[in-house]
Amino acid sequence: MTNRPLVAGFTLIELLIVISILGLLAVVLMPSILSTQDSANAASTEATMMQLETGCRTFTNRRGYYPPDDLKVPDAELAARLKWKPDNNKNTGIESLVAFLSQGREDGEDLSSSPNLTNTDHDDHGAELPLLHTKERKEIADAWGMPLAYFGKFGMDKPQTVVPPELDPLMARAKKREDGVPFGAGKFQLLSAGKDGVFGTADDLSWPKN
Ligand SMILES: [Ca+2]
Ligand SMILES: [Ca+2]
Ligand SMILES: [Ca+2]
Repeated sequence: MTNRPLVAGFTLIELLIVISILGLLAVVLMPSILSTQDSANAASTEATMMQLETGCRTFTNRRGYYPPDDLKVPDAELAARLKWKPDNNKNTGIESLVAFLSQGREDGEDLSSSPNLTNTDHDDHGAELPLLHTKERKEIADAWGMPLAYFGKFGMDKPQTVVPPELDPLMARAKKREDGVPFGAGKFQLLSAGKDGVFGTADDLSWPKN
């Protein structure tokens, strides 16, 4: 009974010490926890872009051209069965890529299990995408939730409008080398706005990387 206040006193002091240590740890560790998360997001975004590249390769091996970035169907056989609505000019590049890759496994890529499928501009094709089993005009986002931009062979000089979740649309331009040649020239370019969610800054991630 006599040492009760003493025990209570110790407990309070201990509690205060523990709280200060925890606070200090949080201050010291938070930046590294955040940067670990950012590196994980960057790696995950690159993995997503590599999966899309695999799909592009399968598509072009079969069809002889890379998936267009404007939802326009260049070959007669595909055009005969693809009747898509005109687009709202938002997220069009990546929507076009997803739509072309989602026609069949033999000339595309099954993206149905991708955790990054989204539809930030809430549009639809008017016809179902066979592999995705939806009419929604879906796009693929990076690990921060921002839709990727996809520039086709003929669309490298055309800026695209990309819609972040819950925010105003942004403009995306294909990343270029110092000599002005776009990364992936003659093929395609995938672009992520990176950690800051803005296109055209140093943290952007592209595929190919140069
Ligand atoms: Ca759209
Ligand atoms: Ca969409
Ligand atoms: Ca950026």
